[in-house]
Amino acid sequence: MSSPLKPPAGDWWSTPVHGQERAWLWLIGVTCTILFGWMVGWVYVGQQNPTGPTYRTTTEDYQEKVAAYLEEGEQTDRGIRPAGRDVFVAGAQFAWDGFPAVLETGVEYRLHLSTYDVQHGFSIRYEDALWKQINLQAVPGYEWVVPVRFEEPGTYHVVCNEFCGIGHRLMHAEFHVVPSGQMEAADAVRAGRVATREAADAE
Ligand SMILES: [Cu+2]
Repeated sequence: MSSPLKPPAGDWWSTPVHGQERAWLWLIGVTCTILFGWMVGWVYVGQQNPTGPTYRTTTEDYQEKVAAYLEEGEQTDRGIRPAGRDVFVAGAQFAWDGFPAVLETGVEYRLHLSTYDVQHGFSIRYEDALWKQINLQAVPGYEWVVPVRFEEPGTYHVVCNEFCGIGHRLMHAEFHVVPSGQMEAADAVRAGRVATREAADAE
């Protein structure tokens, strides 16, 4: 069976490209070069690419770290409030460990991210702008320390965005971010109450 497409007649290969077609080719070439360069430029201009060191770890070691973090932190009615600026979280089939966490706006935290089993995606979305998100990857055997700072108070949802098994859709967690200074104010009220109670007891 022969092809229904007939070969072009004559020496078509030697025919010069039309000027308009050449202009298109140049336009495409220049556009692709600019877009390629912009990928590199965006790392510096956009400041959106997460950085931070990564360390080798094991499931057992990392589980111990998260347990110690939960032990040191303060358990509030809204979740764990870290003792310092280090926040330890981990993915596991099919839940997140270390959550919910209560953090403050404007504070740069060191988010330690790992997983106890398989790869999980770590997607953070602000409740008022769910279309905006930051995606990180939790890789078994590695502890990634990512600097994070929340600018707006509110709830930030965490979902797994790497299909990890049948319960993947259940992997949901929350950061509760409170305005800067409010946690101290709450502490002061609590401390005041304790002081008053102690004074009353002493009498
Ligand atoms: Cu998943």
